[in-house]
Amino acid sequence: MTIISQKIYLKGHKGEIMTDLKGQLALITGATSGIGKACAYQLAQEGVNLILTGRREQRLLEIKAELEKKFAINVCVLNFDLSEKEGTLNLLEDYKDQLLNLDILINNAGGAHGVAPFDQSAIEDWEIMIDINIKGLLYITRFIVPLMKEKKSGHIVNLGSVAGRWVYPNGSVYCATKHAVKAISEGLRADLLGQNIRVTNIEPGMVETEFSLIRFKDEEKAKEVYKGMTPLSANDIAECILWSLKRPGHVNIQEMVIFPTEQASVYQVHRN
Ligand code: 8X3
Repeated sequence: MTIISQKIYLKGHKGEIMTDLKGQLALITGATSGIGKACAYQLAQEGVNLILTGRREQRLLEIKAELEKKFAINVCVLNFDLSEKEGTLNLLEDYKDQLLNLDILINNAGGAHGVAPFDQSAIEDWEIMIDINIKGLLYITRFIVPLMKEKKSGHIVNLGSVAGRWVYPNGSVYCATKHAVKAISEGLRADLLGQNIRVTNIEPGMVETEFSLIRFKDEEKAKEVYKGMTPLSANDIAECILWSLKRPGHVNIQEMVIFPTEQASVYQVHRN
């Protein structure tokens, strides 16, 4: 007997099968590396035009050149520091005409700085995390939401973390910032109800990017984090984001928790 595998897609009640991303416009913050960069490549492959932001201008320009060469899309790069309120809001204002057409906002910029018990943590590290992970995300989202409301459509994807659900030792403030991202995502969904704007909070566990290098400020210690286990890759997370974006318009993936198979919780990692 021959078994023929067939994918059957059931139509949603509005008759939509999937959201076609081709020709849409997405803004990705922190697009110079890791999950942000992986999202840029995966969205480019779908034919999405991109606005990429980050602090490392050379990297942004290299990514733009490569993506425009490989794919039939336009890429605009904005080189700025999201934690500087005035600079960020002024720059966004300058690009308002383009941003009026924005379909997708991926709030990816952020990270962990330092790892230490609460009373031994550097206050400067706390400030960096609060400024980027929370305040930076708020500034840009505050600017974009009225524009999405105006055109009655949009999808905001926030990069949360399992640290936004479970708090672990030596990470209280990083965990607090990711709890804030979860709360902001929930608040946005409540306040945007009826506006046809989707809000998704993506919550990954261990992903091997520059994340641990920035957290530990030490290459050896950063490598130790993933020793003997297979962590998630930036592409794994970008695929989850892409999948959320492609759901039919009436489907909103509110939250997605993704762990490596060898991580059961923020406390349990299996190492060979
Ligand atoms: C990254 C995941 O577990 O290192 O946000 O905090 S974890």
